[in-house]
Amino acid sequence: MATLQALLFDVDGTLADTERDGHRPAFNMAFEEAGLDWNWDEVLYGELLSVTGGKERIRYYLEKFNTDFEKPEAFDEFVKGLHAAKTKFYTQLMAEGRIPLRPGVEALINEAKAEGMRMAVVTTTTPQNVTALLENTLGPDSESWFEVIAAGDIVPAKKPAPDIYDWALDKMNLTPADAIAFEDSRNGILSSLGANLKTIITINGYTKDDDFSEADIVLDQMGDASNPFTVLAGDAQGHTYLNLDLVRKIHAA
Ligand code: XBP
Ligand code: MG
Repeated sequence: MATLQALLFDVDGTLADTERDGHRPAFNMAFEEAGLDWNWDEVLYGELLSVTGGKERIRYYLEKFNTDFEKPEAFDEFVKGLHAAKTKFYTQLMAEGRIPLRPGVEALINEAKAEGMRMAVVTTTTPQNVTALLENTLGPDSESWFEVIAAGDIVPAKKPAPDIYDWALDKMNLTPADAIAFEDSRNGILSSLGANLKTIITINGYTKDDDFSEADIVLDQMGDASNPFTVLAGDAQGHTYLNLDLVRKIHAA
């Protein structure tokens, strides 16, 4: 097995619980601003999460849940406009510091940075959203800690397609055996597995019942010394929270 050279982090649901209290309200604010009576409640949003990408999710909503809506003629522009407004509201919510990183995320990233481990972000969300989350949680210059920000429409086929991971590995000049992915969802692990990456899963409320049978380990959270993880599948090799030592062991296993 190759030596671990890079950590590839998904964002939404993995670094922070952004979906329910970040993306969802931002979509609703954009709908309201546009004079639409659409409201995505927590349950509906869980169903809409089966499609990744905000623009794709709006289209899916209209195809499956709001079929009576009369689409305007310039439909593509309409969706793009709604989505741009959603990004504006989302980045505002992030600037207000509403969404913290999940337990253990900051410690693991700091440890990796201190050890010179290479890091990248590999996500379906819009690049501005990544910037807003990182700057408002890890600090103003933290985006520069990540060698590559693979995000949004960089590749046309979003997760569950492996393309975004393939793109990041290519940019970093790494093979899949050199890296490990951190994901939280079925679509995420399908993408990382499709790119032949070992994958560490931390579940969340929306993804706790997803199929993670191919994951290298499934945890409820990364955790820390005072807030241990629960191991849902796999072998934590005596560890009680996720640090770089355990990540290396999982990668080597
Ligand atoms: C998260 C997503 C995104 C966000 C919305 O993917 O599926 O679509 O919900 O982001 P990941 P945009 O977990 O891979 O980060 O509205 O900016 O597309
Ligand atoms: Mg995710």
